[in-house]
Amino acid sequence: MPTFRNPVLPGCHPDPSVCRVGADYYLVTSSFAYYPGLPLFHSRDLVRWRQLGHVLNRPGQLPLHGLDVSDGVWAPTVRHHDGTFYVVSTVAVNRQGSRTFVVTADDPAGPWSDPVPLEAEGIDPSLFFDDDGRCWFTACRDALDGGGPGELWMRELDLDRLQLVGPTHVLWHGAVRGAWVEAPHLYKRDGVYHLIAAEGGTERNHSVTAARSRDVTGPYVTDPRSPLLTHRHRGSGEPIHNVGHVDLVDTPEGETWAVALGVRPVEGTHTLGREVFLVPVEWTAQGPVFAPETGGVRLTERLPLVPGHAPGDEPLAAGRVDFARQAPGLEWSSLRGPVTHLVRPTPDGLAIQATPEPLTSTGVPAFIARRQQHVRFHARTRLSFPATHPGQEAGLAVFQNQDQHATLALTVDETGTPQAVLTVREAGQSTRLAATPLPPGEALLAVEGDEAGYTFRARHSDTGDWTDLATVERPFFSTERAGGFVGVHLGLYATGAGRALVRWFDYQPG
Ligand code: 6LW
Repeated sequence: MPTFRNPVLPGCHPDPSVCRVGADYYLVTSSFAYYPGLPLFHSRDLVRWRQLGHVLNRPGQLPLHGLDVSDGVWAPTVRHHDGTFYVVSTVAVNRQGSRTFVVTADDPAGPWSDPVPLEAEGIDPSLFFDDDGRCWFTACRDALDGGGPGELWMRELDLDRLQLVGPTHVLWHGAVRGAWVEAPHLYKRDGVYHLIAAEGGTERNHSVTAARSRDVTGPYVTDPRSPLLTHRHRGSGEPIHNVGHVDLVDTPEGETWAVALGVRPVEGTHTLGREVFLVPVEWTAQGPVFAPETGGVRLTERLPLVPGHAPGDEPLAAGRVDFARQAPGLEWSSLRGPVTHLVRPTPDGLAIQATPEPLTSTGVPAFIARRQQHVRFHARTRLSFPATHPGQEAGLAVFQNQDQHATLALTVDETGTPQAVLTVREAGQSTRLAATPLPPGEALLAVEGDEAGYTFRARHSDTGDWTDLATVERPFFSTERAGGFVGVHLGLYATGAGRALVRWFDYQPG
């Protein structure tokens, strides 16, 4: 039986939502404080996804300044109705929804409208288009009447005015009740409304639960089989954990598949973030059965019955980016806003204008980064940075968040001698781990990761051998250690003053 490898989107791509238009599938994920916001992917087979763009890609569309990396744009839903694409999402501040919005587009590649604010409490908004053309908005919030810690609620969305209208319906408090019920999506099957949600929190107890109703506004009755999908009960040998937050899509071939988030821990911690897994679903009289053969998410799964698979296609953006010929592609992001005024392609490479804003701030540093997508990888870059003062630095960053990262920087010491310095940041403190002198001119900086750690190396570009500076243990960069909702990004940055010139950046799995 032909198979594919999960995750279908490796690296930090949390909270997936999917819809289909004809033979085309579209998927969006959370982007937190990374900019541009809400990456949008296209696929014809649900397995190979290519990024089309971002839903939020104009400055001023979303205020992210001052936010922790794990706040920002959370848990979007994408739907298509009557020729229009809709995305609803929330900007979270201090781990709570602060503003919910809807954006629309005729073409998912954009342009997307500016966000239209919706008067909605909570997080994880979703849209459901009923057969009669009415659109129902659902989300989760703190429970008002004590039925559970959280509740799912609904209002109608007026599609002409893009405003919530009519009464609020409280739909459900969840099946498990131990933690917030969240990530609601509504589906209709044979006249029954199925409300699918996540419970237990996005960590080890994550799970998929369900309720159903004959009427869209309820009452919803708990599906007694809940949880319908979880790995919460599996041991440490299980390669995939934290499974939940699903969205379902029907294929023209008559199958249903779910996209789910999950993580791949190594000895209890994960660094790649929450990734997108594809799970077969079978509809029965009882409702959806997830992964009917095994009851779990698998690293190797049978291919969906869709035409046009070309096995071997590598959808990942791996390899060397030669910045003298290529601008950074869609896989590169900045923090909290655009950096086009600081990071510019030139005929000689990518120029990064250093600014006083450090990586430890919650502003917009001179920094661009891409996801780490494999536990075993290497990243290398060739750059020059004529520093004249120890406060000026430019180089490579392994970035989990503004308070949990490592930098391998080109700078100078007090006497003006060029050197590469490895620094780690945690709990408000920066610790210098190692340094090595380098002749002036271009340098190569490298980081190699595996199950044990991240090893940092530096070398003068033309002469000499690599110098190993130090290895930082892998769990240092894990979500378990750092907290929050994101995975590691690998980036290029410059702080202080001066201009770095980056010739190329190379990311390789394995
Ligand atoms: C997301 C929610 C969640 O909105 O984490 O715990 C939030 N679960 O579903 C951020 O990804």
